[in-house]
Amino acid sequence: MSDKKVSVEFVEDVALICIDNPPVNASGVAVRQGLVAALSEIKEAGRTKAIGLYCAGRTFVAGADITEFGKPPLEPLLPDVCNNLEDFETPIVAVIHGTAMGGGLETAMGCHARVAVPTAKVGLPEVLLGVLPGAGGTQRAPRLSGIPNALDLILSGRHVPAKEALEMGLIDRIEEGSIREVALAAARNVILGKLPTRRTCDLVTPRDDAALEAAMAMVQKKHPHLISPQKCVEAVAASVGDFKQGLATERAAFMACLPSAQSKGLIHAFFGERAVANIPEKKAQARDVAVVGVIGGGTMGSGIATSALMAGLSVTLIEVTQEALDRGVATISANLDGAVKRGKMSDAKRDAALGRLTASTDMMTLADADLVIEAVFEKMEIKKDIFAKLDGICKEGAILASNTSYLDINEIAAVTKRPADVLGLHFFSPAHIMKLLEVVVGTQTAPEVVATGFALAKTMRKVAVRAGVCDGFIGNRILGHYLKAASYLVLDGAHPYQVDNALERFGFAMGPHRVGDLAGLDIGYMTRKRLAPSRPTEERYGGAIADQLSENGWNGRKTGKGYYVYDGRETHENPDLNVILDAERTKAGGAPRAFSDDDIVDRYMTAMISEAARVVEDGIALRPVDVDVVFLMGYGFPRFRGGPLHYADTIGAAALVERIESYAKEDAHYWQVPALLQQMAESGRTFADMNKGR
Ligand code: 3H9
Repeated sequence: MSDKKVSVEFVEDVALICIDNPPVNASGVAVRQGLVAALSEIKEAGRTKAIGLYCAGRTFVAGADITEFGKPPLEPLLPDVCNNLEDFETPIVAVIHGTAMGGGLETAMGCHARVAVPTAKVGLPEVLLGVLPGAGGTQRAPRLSGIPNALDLILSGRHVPAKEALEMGLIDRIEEGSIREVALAAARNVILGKLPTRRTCDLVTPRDDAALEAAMAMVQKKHPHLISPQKCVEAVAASVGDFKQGLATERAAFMACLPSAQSKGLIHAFFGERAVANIPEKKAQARDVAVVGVIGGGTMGSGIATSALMAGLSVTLIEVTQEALDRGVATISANLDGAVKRGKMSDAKRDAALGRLTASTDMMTLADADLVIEAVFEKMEIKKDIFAKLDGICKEGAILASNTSYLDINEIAAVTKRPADVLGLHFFSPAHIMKLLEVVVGTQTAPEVVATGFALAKTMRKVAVRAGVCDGFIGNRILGHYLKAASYLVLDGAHPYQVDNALERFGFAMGPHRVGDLAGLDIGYMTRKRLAPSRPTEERYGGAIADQLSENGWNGRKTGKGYYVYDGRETHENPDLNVILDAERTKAGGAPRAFSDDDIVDRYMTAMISEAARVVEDGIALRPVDVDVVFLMGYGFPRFRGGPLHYADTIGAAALVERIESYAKEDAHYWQVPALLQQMAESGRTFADMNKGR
């Protein structure tokens, strides 16, 4: 078998170029060299009247090879390859299946016509990696489809189905058949004059200043932190006019974005979401799951049930009373209606999903479930009681999962005779929307049970991260720690709104006080009460202000008042907050002082990184990247910063240790240097080093 990534086949007066670079035909240097060589070979052969360019395997070219980013560029560069295709004297038709993304669609747009199979999708998702289409995409897409369509494609990065791509003018035709046959037929049609060809660069982009201005205003408002969306708009604007100059503008913009920390953060996030699937249990055989039992019809249980139904699974929902069960079913139904409204599913699919839902107050109904997820109140005794019952009811081989956010899975598993079949499946609220699933592995959980948790996440289109057992697992353990840093900042003089604003400027979607109001301040209040008996005497208590809000009945959004006041969709300052701040600060006895926004961000992030380092050190997370993905997918961490430990590497372990030591002068109990960070500061090892090869 040849190890060539690009091959040429001559069929009478047609030449077929086939790219074969699994898994996704990314256009790495071997593909680019192969394409140039293929054109030379065809030219030399001399008898070709039309060329079909297609790909082997599951997809057309999915883009430039992202693993080459940040390394010295290897010639030929992709923009030159696309220009070579466009300038080639024999007409070339690109034949698309799978997903033609980024450099893939750019390669196709460099050809003289485009045909796609009905299931194909195209897109220019470079902005999601902090760059922009850099192989002519910002110049050719507007020429083919107009400025508004090109802006939509380039700024959203969305996957456009073939039918819509045809309407947009990005492709010329949709044909069914096996990909090689479609390519051969398309090339023959070119020769017969039945499929017109032209060079995209010869087309003119129709002017649309209004669309450009609106797009620029939108990106400045929606993505104030990001560089690449603005560069995308500037490059598309340059497509009105000379093609070569436009390409030069695009190249300059691409080269400005590529080395940015933002692009590195976004690329880390892209690979991270895939890397977390690399678990010790990945070779274990997952068990079949068709029927999922969900115990508890509250917000969490209904969300989990909705997610399972949307994934095509059958669900048995259990509640204690008929009234609670009816409420759960109504919530699921409303969730599914919401999915229809958002275009996520059709009416018919919603009806079919509801048809797969069984609701019962009798736990015996779970006898045939393949996997049961308990999502009831966070009380160990209640959970133990449920698991003991499930153990008696569920069939052999059924998996018993708890959706607990922090409780000990081993203790829960111990009440059953099947601890190997027990694990934690920690969903995030709203469970039918949030993409993260922490798969919590107990000491006795069997490898195939872990593999089933990961397989279930995939079915539900979620990203699973493997976590060990400790209070709060990966996410909530770290959250619990850094929220204390936020509360100390406020107690010591920073205003909650200043803290929120500083962190929102850093890139968080919402600051911690806004998040608290949204989640309900009673949750934190109850957690603090639960943990009070085990709180070390040396620990400073930071919860007094939040306690006071809850004790006033101000539990955030749901009560109309918390740190902020809520009036319909509007949010205002709470005029009574300052009185509480003054009173609690006086009680705490310190002298309030000013903090700069940078100081706020530094302390908050250093606290987060410290506990994240301990989570890695304790083996609760397999690698630093697992922590990053949990925070990116579940805690609103700014994606362009790559996650807390990717961000930590940009500061450096030595600088972090220095910071902690200086904060420790005020509070030596809270600010302790994690052993791992200390070792890293001494050895120069980074969190990125710890991700490698694991
Ligand atoms: C670009 O094109 C820049 C140009 O404009 C300008 C250049 C000058 N490179 O996602 P999957 C790997 S920027 C390298 O699980 P799926 C991926 O890591 C690029 N590797 O499959 C995984 O590896 P592993 C613009 C890549 O079927 C394996 O392939 N393009 C690339 O669920 C399978 O991937 C994009 O941003 C790549 N470009 O989804 C598209 N793509 O098995 C990025 C994937 O070791 N790709 N890999 O974990 C995707 O969105 C999805 O992979 C795709 C397939 C939808 C294509």
